[in-house]
Amino acid sequence: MKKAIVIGASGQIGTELVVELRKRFGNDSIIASDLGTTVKEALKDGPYEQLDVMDADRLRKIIVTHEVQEVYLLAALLSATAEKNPDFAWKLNMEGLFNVLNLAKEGIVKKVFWPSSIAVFGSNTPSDNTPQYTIMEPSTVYGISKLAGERWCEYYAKQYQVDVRSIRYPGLISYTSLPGGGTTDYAVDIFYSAKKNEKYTCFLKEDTALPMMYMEDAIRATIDLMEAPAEDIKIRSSYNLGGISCTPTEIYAAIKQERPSFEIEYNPDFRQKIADSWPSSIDDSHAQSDWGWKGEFDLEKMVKIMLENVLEH
Ligand code: NAD
Ligand code: AKB
Repeated sequence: MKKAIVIGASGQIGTELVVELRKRFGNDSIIASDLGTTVKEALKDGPYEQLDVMDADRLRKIIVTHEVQEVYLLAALLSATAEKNPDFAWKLNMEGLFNVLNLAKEGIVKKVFWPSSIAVFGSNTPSDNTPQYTIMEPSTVYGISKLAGERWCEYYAKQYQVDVRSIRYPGLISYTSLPGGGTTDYAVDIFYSAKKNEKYTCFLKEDTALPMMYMEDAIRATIDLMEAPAEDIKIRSSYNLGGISCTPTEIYAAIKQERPSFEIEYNPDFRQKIADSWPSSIDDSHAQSDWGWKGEFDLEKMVKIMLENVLEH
């Protein structure tokens, strides 16, 4: 029986990842874990362990006790929150990764998923259709920690044969769990205002194009990558993943089709500078050819589902 743990399970991605993994592999196979002592409703169908991933001894104990083979490590500070607390962001984002990679190096853990981000790119990176291999000069502490993490993942794969797999997620859009302090969070927040018939004040400029993805695509990509045969995984740093490239105005226009009275205003804050340093669209041809990645959600489909479900969950 597969035994996997999702660390950071109460977050935007973790909540949906645990639910989908439990659907596929059985409730008892998937352990949810996070900082909190109380378990979120959505995670109550299976085992839960309270864990600070920086506590290496407790992490080891949980992994050994449950005979966990696979780790999905989602605990991190995201771009906007990390800029407010750079020292702690670096500590959490790197220490958590090392604690997990070292258990894999020892052979206790067999497979690791660790997400990177479009934040690994910087303003000298070609912004349109950003290639897999290109200039990477991130200017945020979050992006620096993700790029360093990617290099360490590849190092552990090459030097110690650790089976670590990774995706550079775009900004993720979902309705089950709120986003946790990123620059792309506006693309979720806007739906809450639309649904409540409130004017939305966007913290990015109207023409800021960023790569986005509907959560269902991201969860499918994550599990497909983890289930792919090891020999198909040619990239052990992290795979580019495209998705929906769009601006705040384009999301607004798509919402307005469904909600004609919806209004927006733009009041850019410190997150604009972060967004300006990130790509506007991503070339994910390596993910397509190596492990068969194909996205299913375009802007229109995503907007319809978000409007139907936001605030209902
Ligand atoms: P989130 O902030 O919503 O969730 C992170 C979870 O980790 C939270 O539940 C938090 O309580 C938990 N956590 C924080 N510190 C912890 C610790 N010390 N020990 C254990 N748990 C801890 O983040 P998310 O959006 O779900 O992102 C998950 C991962 O995916 C992160 O690595 C993030 O960088 C990456 N990512 C997310 C996006 C996105 O748009 N959501 C895009 C690119 C990459
Ligand atoms: C953020 O905005 O920080 C995240 C990401 C793209 O990594 N959503």
